[in-house]
Amino acid sequence: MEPGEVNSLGEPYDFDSIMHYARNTFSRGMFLDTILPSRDENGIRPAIGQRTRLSKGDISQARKLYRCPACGETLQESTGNFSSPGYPNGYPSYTHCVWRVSVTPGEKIVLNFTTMDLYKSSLCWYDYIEVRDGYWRKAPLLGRFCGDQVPEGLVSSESRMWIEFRSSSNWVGKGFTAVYEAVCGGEILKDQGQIQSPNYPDDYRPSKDCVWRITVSEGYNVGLSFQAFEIERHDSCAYDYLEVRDGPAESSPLIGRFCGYDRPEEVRSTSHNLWMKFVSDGTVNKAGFAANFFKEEDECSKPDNGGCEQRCVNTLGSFKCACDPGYELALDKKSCEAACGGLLSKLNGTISTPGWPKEYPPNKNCVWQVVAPTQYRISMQFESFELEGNEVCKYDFVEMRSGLSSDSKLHGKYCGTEVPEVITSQYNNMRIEFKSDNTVSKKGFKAHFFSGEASLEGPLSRIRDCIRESPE
Ligand SMILES: [Ca+2]
Ligand SMILES: [Ca+2]
Ligand SMILES: [Ca+2]
Repeated sequence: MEPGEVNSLGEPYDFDSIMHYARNTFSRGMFLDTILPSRDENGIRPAIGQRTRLSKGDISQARKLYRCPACGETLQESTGNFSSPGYPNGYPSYTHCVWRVSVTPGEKIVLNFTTMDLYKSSLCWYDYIEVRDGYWRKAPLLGRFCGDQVPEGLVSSESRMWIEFRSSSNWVGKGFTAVYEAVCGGEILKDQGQIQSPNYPDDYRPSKDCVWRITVSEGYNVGLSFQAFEIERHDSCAYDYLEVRDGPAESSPLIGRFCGYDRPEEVRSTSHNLWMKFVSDGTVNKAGFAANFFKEEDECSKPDNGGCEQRCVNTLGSFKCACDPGYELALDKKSCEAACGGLLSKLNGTISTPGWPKEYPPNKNCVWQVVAPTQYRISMQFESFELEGNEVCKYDFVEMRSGLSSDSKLHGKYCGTEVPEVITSQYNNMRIEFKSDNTVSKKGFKAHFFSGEASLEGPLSRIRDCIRESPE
C-alpha cells in the first residue's frame, strides 16, 4: 500500500490496532499468511491483528477524531487526585485539559485543591480552572479559579463533576493539584426529592455510613415512602440497616430501624425535619433502598375539608375526596353524585338516571343488570324520558339488551324525548346501559321493571296494574 492511501490522522501507521486484519485473514489455512507488514525492524516484523484491547494508536486516533482534550481523564474511584500537566515544573501555554469525576450514584463529590499557582488575570480571563456541577461543559458552574489562592472545598449536588483547565498565557506557574472524595448523605433543603442508598439499584458498598437530614418548608411534616427496600437481613438489624428519626438529629425520637426485604410502611414526621442514617458493615451487600420524601400536610383538617363535598381522606403528600355509600365521585374529584347502575335481582323496581329528577351529569356510564328467576321474563316501562339528541343518538343514549353482556341482543338504542315502548326480555335477564357525553344534559329517565312468568300477557298486565296503583 502507498502511504497516500492510508489516513492515520497524522499518527504513525498502527499495526497494533484492534481494527487491523490479522496476518492470516481470508487465508485457506491457519498458518498461511495473507498480509505481512513490510516494515522490518532488525529482522522482526511488527505483530498485527490483535483482538484483546484498544491499541495506543486506537486511543490517540479516537481522541483526535473526536477532538478530545489532550490531557485530563475520567476518574471513577471513590477517592483520587489529579494535577495540571507538568506539575510542579510549570504547565505549557495553550493547554486544554478536562477531568471528569464520576462516583457511585447517590454519593456526592467533595473536591479540594491542595495547591494553586496559575497566571492571575481579571475574571481569570487567561489561565483558569472551571469546576462544574455535572457531567458536561454546560453544567452549572461551581467556581472559576486562577492566581495562587487555594479555593475552598467544592461539593457536587450529584455524583458527577466536570473540571476544565485552560492556559492561554506564556507565564509559567507551577499549576495545581486537587484531591476528591465521594461522600454520601447530607443536608437536604427541598420540599420533595428522592433518597437512595449509594450505588442503588446496584449493591451498596461495605462499610458505608450515610446520614441525611431532610428539611421541608416550615409548617409542613415530612412524608417518606419507599419504592424499593433490600438490606441485609438480621433479626435486630445488627449488620446493615436504615434508621429513621422524627426530627433533625441523631437524638430525635426513633421512628424505626429497618433491614430485610419488606418495604417499611410510609413514614410521617411530626415536624418539618426527618433524620435518616444508612449503615453497612464489612460483608454481604444488597441493592439497598429508594425512597421519595415530600412535604406533607393534613389537607382534611382545614376548614374547607380539603374542598371535598362529603368525605376527605388524607394521604401522604396529598389527599383525596370520597363519597358516602350510594354516591360516587364526580368528574371534579371533589363533589359527589348519586351512584348509578347495579345488579338488580328483585322481581320489580325502579331505575332512573343519576340525579333524577334533576339533569343527569355529563360523562356518565351506568349499567343496570336485571336478573329474574329462570322461567321469568322482564319488562321495562319508561315513565318519563328526556335525553339529549334525536334519532341518531350519538351523544347521550340508553341501550336495552336481552342478556347481561354488552354484546347480547339489542332491543333498541334510545334518545330524545319520545318515550320508548315497553320492552320485554327474551330470557330472564336484561341489560340497560345509559351513557352521557361531556356536554348538554337533560332530565333523563325513570323506568319501572316487572318480572313475570314467561307469557307475554303476564308481565304486561301486571305493569298496567302497577302503574294504575302508582301514586305518581
Ligand atoms: Ca452487610
Ligand atoms: Ca396530605
Ligand atoms: Ca349530553
